[in-house]
Amino acid sequence: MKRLLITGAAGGLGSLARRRLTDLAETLRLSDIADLGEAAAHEEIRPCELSDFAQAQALVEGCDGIVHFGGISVENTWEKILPANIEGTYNLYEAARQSGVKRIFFASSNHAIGFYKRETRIDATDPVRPDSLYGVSKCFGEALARYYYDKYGVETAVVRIGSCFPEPKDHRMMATWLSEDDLVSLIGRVFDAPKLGYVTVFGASDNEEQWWDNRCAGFLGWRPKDSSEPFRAMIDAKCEKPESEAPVNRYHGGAFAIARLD
Ligand code: NAI
Ligand code: 15L
Repeated sequence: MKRLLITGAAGGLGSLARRRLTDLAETLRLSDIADLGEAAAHEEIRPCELSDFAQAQALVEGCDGIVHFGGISVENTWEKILPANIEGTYNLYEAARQSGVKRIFFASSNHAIGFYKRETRIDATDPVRPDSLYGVSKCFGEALARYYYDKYGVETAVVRIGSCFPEPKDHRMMATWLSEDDLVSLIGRVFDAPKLGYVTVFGASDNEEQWWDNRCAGFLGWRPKDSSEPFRAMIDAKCEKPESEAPVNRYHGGAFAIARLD
């Protein structure tokens, strides 16, 4: 690729992508509403408020692919979610269609399916069950991506990321953890695949406890290499294990599923 756009490039995963995706494209175009510092030789810095269509249009122009991380990344009020995640994602896709961008990695979330019970193993054919307004906004993004593929041929990998951090932080993340290396290898697969179409991928490492079945994305050939298991002793020592019947232990989405805005 000549130019890969990374939205949300000042955030946790965007900064990781900035450091690690240098082989994917000649130029990384980095965008956020937060400060991105100085551009390196292979970088372009483009501040952009994604809820503004004209800004999104200028941002996307000339890009071959997009890694879309930008937006609100946890539960919030509708007033915050609406511009950043709903309008922002629409603006990005419509701008991508207009500029002929071929392929998008859309950072969806496990919170799009967070209301499944933990004893239920699901795959990409199971219906969405969002656990929060944040999760609802990711379902919107998934539907939008489907529409832009079916109608206009803009390819998307919808990646329902579990918990991507340097290390798992609690017992739930022993199941949902996605290592940074596994995320990087997944992004590589998404942009290297000869044909992508529209595909849903669950972004979790090769953890011992598995809630999500990636059979529908098998054609990508992505095999996560890491596991949360080496962190188990650290998590057991550091975090109190919730009672197995505790509400926070009931759903894939954990605390997101039981937290209420009222
Ligand atoms: P983050 O909150 O660290 O980064 C998000 C970035 O988006 C921030 O730098 C923020 O300034 C930017 N942003 C927010 N509103 C914006 C707007 N209106 N216009 C332009 N930029 C805006 O989140 P993180 O952890 O890096 O996650 C990246 C993406 O991956 C998010 O979309 C998140 O929902 C998704 N995700 C992340 C997971 C994780 O474990 N880190 C798990 C599941 C999904
Ligand atoms: C997400 O969607 C969030 O962006 C991230 O901050 C974590 O909360 C993650 O889900 C999770 O479920 O652990």
